[in-house]
Amino acid sequence: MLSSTRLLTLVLVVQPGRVLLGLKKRGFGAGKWNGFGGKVEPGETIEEGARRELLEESGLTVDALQKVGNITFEFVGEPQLLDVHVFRADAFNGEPTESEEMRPQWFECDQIPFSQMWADDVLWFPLMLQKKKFVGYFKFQGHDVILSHKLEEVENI
Ligand code: 6U4
Repeated sequence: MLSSTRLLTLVLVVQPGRVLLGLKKRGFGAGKWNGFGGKVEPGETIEEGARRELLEESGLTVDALQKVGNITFEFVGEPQLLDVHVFRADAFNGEPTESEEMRPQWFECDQIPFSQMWADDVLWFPLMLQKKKFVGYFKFQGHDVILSHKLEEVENI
């Protein structure tokens, strides 16, 4: 039975021709390359949560964060849905720095390691890289198999 939703953030730092990903070293999605993010804490806005996690995990701060996507994930057998708010930043301050959670690395946009990422990423990264906005729903069996999904481009998010 689905009982509740967990609010999460995900930030992609993008520069011309390349994107910063982090290898998740522990916790949910360990071993996968992903953007930076995590749970929104009580008392903070979603965007504040995104900035906090980006700083904690990568050492970077950003001026502007654009909302680009909202993806809901269902994991079969798990009672909680994940409500992931995806942001893109095109400029940053600081040097990417390894944290206990993440090992950051730049990837050329034509060499994104999708086979070592969440299976949904290959579907929505192209939209994110083109600055398109999107809403998605992915139903996972385990952490590697997508049973069904919906993904649509939207004007506003
Ligand atoms: P702790 O602090 O250890 O409890 P943890 O369980 O590691 O946290 P957290 O807070 O790092 O999880 O959040 C998970 C991160 O993974 C968020 O940034 C959202 C992201 N994420 C989860 N499922 C994803 C998926 N299917 N595709 C994707 N990102 C996903 O691209």
